Amino acid sequence: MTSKLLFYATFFIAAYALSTGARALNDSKPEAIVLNAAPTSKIIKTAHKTKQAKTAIHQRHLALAQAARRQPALAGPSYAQRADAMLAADDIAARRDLPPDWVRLTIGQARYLPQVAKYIQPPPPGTPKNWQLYRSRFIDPVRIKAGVQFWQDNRETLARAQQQTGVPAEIIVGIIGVETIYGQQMGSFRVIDTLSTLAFDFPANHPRAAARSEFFKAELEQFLSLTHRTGVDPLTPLGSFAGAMGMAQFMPSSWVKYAIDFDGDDRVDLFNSAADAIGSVANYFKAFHWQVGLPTHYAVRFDSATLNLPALLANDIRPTFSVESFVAHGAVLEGAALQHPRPLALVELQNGDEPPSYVAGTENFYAITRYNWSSYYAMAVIELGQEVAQKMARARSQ
Ligand SMILES: [Ca+2]
Repeated sequence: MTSKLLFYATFFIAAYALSTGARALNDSKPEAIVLNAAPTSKIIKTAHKTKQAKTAIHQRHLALAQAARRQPALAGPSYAQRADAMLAADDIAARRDLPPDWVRLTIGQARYLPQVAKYIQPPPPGTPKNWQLYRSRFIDPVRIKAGVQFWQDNRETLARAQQQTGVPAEIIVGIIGVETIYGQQMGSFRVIDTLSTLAFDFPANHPRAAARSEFFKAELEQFLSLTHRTGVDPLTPLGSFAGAMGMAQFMPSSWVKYAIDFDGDDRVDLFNSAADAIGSVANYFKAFHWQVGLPTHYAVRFDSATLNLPALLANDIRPTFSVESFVAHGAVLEGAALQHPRPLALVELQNGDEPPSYVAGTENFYAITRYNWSSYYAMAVIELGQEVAQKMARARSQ
């Protein structure tokens, strides 16, 4: 595989989610670069007990050290001199009843990040989608091994989350693994910088620039409101190039709406508490109508004599077909799939120049795409969870 292809594939993975407006965004960059080496966040202060957390902190310190060296060349101008940013600050202060001077001072210390503006661009037209390539980036021995360790370390918490919400431990393990390798890669951009860059300098040539700029302005407002309310210095939290934070990579609006305290210390900490991350992921899916006990997808084949592929793909990944209508359009299901009581969707996963892969997605497959609006993402989450579960089962049987 050429490095150029890998670059565009990476680009596609990152931009695909962003272009569709995901609520929790996945930072798919191979390596994020810190521009402003912020001191350790106030919210990062609990004791770190697990090996993963220690690894995460070690990696964070490494990234910060690298960033400090590179900062002079990469740091952009601050927003203090930008009239539009200061007007937005006043608007946010008024809307959220925040101290205007505090909001102005905070946004005034945000820096423009040129590479964030670059990452947010969609892939070049004609860039092929490639499920096999996407899969290989998220499902590998290192991530599976980390997943087994995470499951063993958090077995009771995962079981409690599953019991309370019906969201399988396997799915939660898949999400946190795909998002951050269980807290090892939580992003190293200052959230205030990424959100300000994307709010005030969203690339004008992006096909949905106006809407995306408004989206990130709203996220900036949520972030300022959240940090003010919880007493966190807004200049310290680090996240993905799109402002997603913590082990579960929640955008600020998702943090406000769906993040919960699940370890009982009365604080929500998605950076350091695996339990809070687990509970929050489960809570997110509960809010997005997870159907307890239903699978995420079934295998599907086609009957070439009756196949009407355009009809089966017309509604994209939204489940709209009864089993009867699905089969009538030429889909072939077997076993439990034929008894599926609720709607299905045909999910197409392109494989570059090779033939696409297909599955019959249920409402739970669709629910996973509400976390990150991509069927490729959802399939990677599902398959990583399966691989981790299988590895644990094999270990038990030996
Ligand atoms: Ca907590």
